Amino acid sequence: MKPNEPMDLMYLPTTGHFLALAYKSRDPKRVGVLIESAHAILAGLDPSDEFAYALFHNKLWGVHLNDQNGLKYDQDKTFGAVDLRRAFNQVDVLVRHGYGKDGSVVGLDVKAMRTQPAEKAFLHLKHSKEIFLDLVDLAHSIDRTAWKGYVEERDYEGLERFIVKNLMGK
Ligand SMILES: [Mn+2]
Repeated sequence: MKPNEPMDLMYLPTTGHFLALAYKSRDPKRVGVLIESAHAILAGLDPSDEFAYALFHNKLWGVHLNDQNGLKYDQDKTFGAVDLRRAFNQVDVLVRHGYGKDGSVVGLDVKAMRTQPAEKAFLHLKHSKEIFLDLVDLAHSIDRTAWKGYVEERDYEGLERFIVKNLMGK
C-alpha cells in the first residue's frame, strides 16, 4: 500500500484490500502481505492494527518499520522517532505473536532526513535498529499482569498512563 502519494491512485490501499485479492487468487497460500509502517499511517490506519489483522490471517510475510510525520510524502523516518507509542504498539503485536519464529524477517525502510557528513549518513539505520530492539526488550519486560489488571478493571486511562510510564522508563 502506498496511498496519498501525489503521483499515485491505489486500487488496493489497505491490508484488507490485499487480503481480499489474495483469497481470490488461484493459489491463495502463495500470497501474503508486506506492510510498511508509513504506508499504513498515510492510509490513516494504525500499522499495529494492520499487522494484527494480517497475522490473524497468517498472511504477514514481512514488515518494513519506519515512522511518518503527518500526511506528507513517504518520509521513511527513523523508527519510533515521531510516535514512540505507535512504534511500541507495532513491536508489541509482533512480540506477542512470536513473529520471526518461522523465519519472518523484520525490515527497516528508513532514509536519511537530509545531507549529512559521511560518518553520520547511516545513523538513521543504526538508530532505528536500536530503538526497535529497545522496544522488543520493553515488550518482553513490561508487567503483563498489571496490564491485564487495567483491562479487567476497564481502567483504560490507567492503562494509557501505565504504558506511557513504561515508555518513559519510569
Ligand atoms: Mn517508504
